Amino acid sequence: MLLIMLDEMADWRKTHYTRDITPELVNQEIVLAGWVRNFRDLGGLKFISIQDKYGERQITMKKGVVSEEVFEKAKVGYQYCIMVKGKVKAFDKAPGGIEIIPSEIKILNQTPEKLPIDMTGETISDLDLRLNNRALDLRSLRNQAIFEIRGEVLRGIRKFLFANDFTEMTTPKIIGSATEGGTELFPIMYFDREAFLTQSAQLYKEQLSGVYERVFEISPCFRAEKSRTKRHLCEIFVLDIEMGFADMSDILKILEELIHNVIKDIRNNKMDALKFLKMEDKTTVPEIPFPRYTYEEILETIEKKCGLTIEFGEDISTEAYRAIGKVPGYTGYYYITHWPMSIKPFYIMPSKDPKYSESFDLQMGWLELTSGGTRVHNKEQLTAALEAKGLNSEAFESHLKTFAFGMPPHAGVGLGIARWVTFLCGLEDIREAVMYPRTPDRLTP
Ligand code: AMO
Repeated sequence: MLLIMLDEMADWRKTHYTRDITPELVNQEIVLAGWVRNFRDLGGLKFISIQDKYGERQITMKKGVVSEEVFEKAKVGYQYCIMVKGKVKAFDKAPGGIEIIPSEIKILNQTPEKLPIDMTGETISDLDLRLNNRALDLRSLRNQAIFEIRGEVLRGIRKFLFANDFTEMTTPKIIGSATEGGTELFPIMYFDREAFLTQSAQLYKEQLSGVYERVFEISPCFRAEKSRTKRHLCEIFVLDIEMGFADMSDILKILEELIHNVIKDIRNNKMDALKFLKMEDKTTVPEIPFPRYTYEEILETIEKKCGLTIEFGEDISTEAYRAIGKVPGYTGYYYITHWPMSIKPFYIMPSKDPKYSESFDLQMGWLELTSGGTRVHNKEQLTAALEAKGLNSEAFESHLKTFAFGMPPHAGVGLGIARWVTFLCGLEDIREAVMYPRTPDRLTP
């Protein structure tokens, strides 16, 4: 790397983001700050494409038009951190119909001659290599689009839920005992005792449905599963919803309305990002209500249309989901309700015929997006259900106690944010939908 004298930012400040440079600003002096996405040197003419968090603009330097000093200074490398002072000029051949003619350039920081990953957008480097250099990788225009959509998903969810009387809760992530009753827990030391990272906000959201009636949280949960697939992570970000005085039918309704409204917001506010990802014709607002099929109906369809047999009481395999995800009627959003009670957690309410349960999954084609259902709200029934699942009810004492204080009938759902973003952005791998993913093999960066 050729070492150069770096400039001080001093009293220069960005006056605009790249996206705010509109034709109304023609002839005005502006200051942009960001990184060099690309550059070209054609002898008497040099171009730099400067990018910031919202996009990019072309800086044009023609010998004789800009000062000799600026022309010389425009020797940059990929992702150099720069600031540019200059005038806005309309030019149809420039991207966005605008270019900047610089009067001064500051180089604030350099990069090595060869970057570990392609940052021009011409090729997409290997995902692991990108994740190893994630802060750099996240700057790419493609990642900007993915995380603009993710941001809109989170904003849209909050907007919808606040408008529907939900209270945002914050529940502990360090817990004393399992919440899902499974074994996929990360143990930690809590001073001189063992504690765990939470698997889900399940128990707390149930308790709080007996306080605030309608609650939600968007927060991390930790799953110690050694699943090396394109849809599993060890640290997940989950939208948890719980409603008091409600059952599964109310959740099915509010959830489909939420999905419908959030996708509307994405299309209204983030169409550029959808277009960048070539998803504008695929991520469309789904019609509601979503189709509802029972677990048994799904098994029948899988058998009839896909030739695969699943016995009652078995989970539906990925192979079967992939096969049914191609059958018309099952390619978009649809619910699978009334799963066998034997494969559902203790807190789920059995149906009138206790072979079944008041539970559901929301599918997007082959991918499971949520699970939820009506909960048991009677303390004795819940204690018996815990024990029937082989769990020690004493470990759940502080949770069970709250059920003696007038717990209302309640129901809820958990939605994996990264799975949804993977689908909305048309990504191949869930790790692309998370800034710093955690998997069995990845703990850094
Ligand atoms: P569940 O365990 O099904 O349900 O989790 C809810 C949703 O979270 C997502 N998810 C995952 N995403 C990526 N990697 C993983 N390892 C992973 N595990 C789960 C999925 C899933 O549908 N307490 C219940 C919810 C409820 O009943 O309200 C629960 O946690 O999208």
